[in-house]
Amino acid sequence: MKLAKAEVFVCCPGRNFVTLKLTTDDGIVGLGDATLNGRELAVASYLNDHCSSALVGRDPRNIEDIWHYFYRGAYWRRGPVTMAAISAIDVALWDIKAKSLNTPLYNLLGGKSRREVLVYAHANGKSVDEASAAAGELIAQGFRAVRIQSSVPGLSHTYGIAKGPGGYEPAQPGIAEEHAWDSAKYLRHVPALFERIRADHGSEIHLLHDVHHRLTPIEAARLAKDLEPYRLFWLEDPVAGELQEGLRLIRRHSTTPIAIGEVFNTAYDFSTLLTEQLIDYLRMPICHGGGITHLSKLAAWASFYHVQTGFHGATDLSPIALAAALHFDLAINNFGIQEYMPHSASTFDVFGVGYSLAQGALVVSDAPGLGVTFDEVAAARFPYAPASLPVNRKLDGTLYHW
Ligand code: CS2
Ligand code: MG
Repeated sequence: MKLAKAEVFVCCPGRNFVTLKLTTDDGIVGLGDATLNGRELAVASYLNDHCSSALVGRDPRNIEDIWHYFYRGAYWRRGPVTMAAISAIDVALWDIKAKSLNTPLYNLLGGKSRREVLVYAHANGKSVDEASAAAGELIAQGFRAVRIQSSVPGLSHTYGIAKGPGGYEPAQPGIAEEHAWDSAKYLRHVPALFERIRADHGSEIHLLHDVHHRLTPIEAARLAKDLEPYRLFWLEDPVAGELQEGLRLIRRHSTTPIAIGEVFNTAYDFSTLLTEQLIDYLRMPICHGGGITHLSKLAAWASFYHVQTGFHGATDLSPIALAAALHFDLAINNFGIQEYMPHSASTFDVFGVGYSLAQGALVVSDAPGLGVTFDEVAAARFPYAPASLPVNRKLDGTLYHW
């Protein structure tokens, strides 16, 4: 078996996606998601200009060797663009291998460890009332875990709050929007938000919250401690994760579980976090973190430190990425939870999927491979539309974490 074609498609069915399509000489197609929100063309170029010609002619069954070829062989290692490209190649190769063996991908990852994949949905609101009402609707739909985000009084923008109907999409056309931030206002607001959510919805529902990298370690320690009475399932990205040892301060002051890593792109970003047990969930998704090959190594390493997976699953990761995550989530023992934001109807005009939602969990397709199809003709109807993620400034104008 040889790879005959490597094609990259950039389309915008509701939002931009980059899709890698590998085709073997006997016509088997493998798909990979190479979407990196706001940097789509960089990854498309990396694949087209630096990977495709080296892929054609290779035996797609040699997944481990091909992974190292594109990781070590590139000389310039790690980073979101490189690793998104390698991730897409890797997932497409696993898709081909499973299809060639006529089996769903999870069977190549150890088979089913559970019946379903528990997910968490997003409840967002421009006020505490709105956020609580949104949580109530999701609970009524059967979700057992809900992420709660609300606007912060006195701030014009807050991460995670949709501008209008149609779900939350942070990337906007043109150059980056500028948002304003004040940690003191935020730190005063969030404990009151969760006091209300627990009062309205009880103690059984799993509650999650995303700080989105915006606190210093001591501020994050204070928030994690203030939230202890509300028993969060996790507090996500409490600090910017580059300083892994910064998480020690949070651990020293609180028992609130910590999730981090959606902006990481290799296992090396977790070394201190795991060996010092500074986190409880790892968020780095398969489509940004080196694919199934690399995440398999990281998840196994994490399992020895009681760390579970909680993969990033926003709508700027395509249905291919979610399908790959679901097969992985189903198979590994140290699965924690899967983020789930429903893609738009136009996204599903392009991507056909086999997974389905039932009672707050996703059920994985038993079709061979990932169980995802990509309609190139439909994709051509949705041309790429340049968009940028926002930037964030403190109230005095200082550029800060978004
Ligand atoms: C967020 C994302 O889903 C999450 O946890 O952090 O919405 C993130 O902001 C986007 O994926 C960025 O493109
Ligand atoms: Mg997040």
